[in-house]
Amino acid sequence: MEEVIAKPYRKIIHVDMDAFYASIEQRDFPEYRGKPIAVGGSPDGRGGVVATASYEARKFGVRSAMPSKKAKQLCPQLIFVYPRFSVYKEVSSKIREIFLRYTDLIEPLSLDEAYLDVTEDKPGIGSAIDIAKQIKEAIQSELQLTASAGVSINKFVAKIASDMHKPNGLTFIGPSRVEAFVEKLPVEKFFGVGKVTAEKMKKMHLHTGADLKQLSEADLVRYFGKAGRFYYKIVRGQDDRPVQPDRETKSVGAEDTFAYDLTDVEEMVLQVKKIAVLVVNRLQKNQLKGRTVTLKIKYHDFRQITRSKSFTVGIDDEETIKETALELLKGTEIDQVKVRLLGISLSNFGELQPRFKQRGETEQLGLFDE
Ligand code: DCP
Ligand code: MG
Repeated sequence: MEEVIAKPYRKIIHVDMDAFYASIEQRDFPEYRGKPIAVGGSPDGRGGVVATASYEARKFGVRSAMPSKKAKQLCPQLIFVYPRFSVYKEVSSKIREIFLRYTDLIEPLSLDEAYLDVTEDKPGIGSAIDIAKQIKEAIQSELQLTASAGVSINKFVAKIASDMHKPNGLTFIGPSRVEAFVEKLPVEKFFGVGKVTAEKMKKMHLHTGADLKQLSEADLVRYFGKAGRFYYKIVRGQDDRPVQPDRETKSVGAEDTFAYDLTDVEEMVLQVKKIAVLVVNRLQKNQLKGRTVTLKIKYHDFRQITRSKSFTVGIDDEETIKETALELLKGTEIDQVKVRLLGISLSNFGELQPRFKQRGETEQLGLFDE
């Protein structure tokens, strides 16, 4: 007789705070409660982008990363509030303390979001749903804030679940429902499917998980490269990625693959500026300053290069990041070869050792062909 050892399902919770920055501002300043507010941007509605908006503001269509001017047009009574990052960071560590009562396996994704593996929980509660409820209650009673949670057997499904009944939601997708759940998802929801891949999938009449499931692993790899292997597993509800506690952020960046190859240098400059804004948002969201700025270019002929420049101090401001990225762009072949992808990332978040501090600005030029 064949021995079958069933692998027990993991119990994964994804917790994501509701309108995080905005909820904290409404908590601390009662005059903002029940009102449409935007954290970030500028009060005159002219410059900058919205970091996040209260749910009252979202009814008007105000969203994260929207230019304040547009937000003000959509919602003229919108109140712009200056962000208090140190407060958000403090709240974030209090949330973490709550998580730690249940498990040490916590993987934060940003200040307001984390995965928890509660397959074994410290108090011995056993039910992941009950743990999620208790966490939500503790966040409510101790911090006067609401969170949404997704509970499932893997990270991928737990994360999508946490977003389904926002705000103050709790969504459980049990083992027997995972596959049907994933089949119904639109392709955009799949991990790693960006704009360009989603377009490509739609052209191939692949709209949902169920459509992707019709393809063999070999086909998926042929059409979508390495990611195809991941799609093959994920549409079958399989995601073995472990919850990695204290994963150190090594780099923060953003990149864009263009729907057509860029030839115009001015357009590249514009794109680099746009990408820089995204990177700045991510840095600020995670309270990080990096000493190294890296520009990545993928040429039309698939060669990929990176160019970096390092500073003695960490930076997170838009001006410096834009300027540095544009400076790095100059030393490349962009005037001769078409460009398919541009990206910017910041790394080296740790403090610089004092003995290097006197050396001033260092510049590294790296060329990596993939
Ligand atoms: N943030 C930012 N810039 C963005 C997106 C988010 O600065 N482009 C900041 C503000 C948010 C926080 O990060 O409050 C958390 O991001 P979320 O995407 O989780 O958004 P919210 O918590 O604000 O709203 P939701 O209820 O949709 O989770
Ligand atoms: Mg959130």
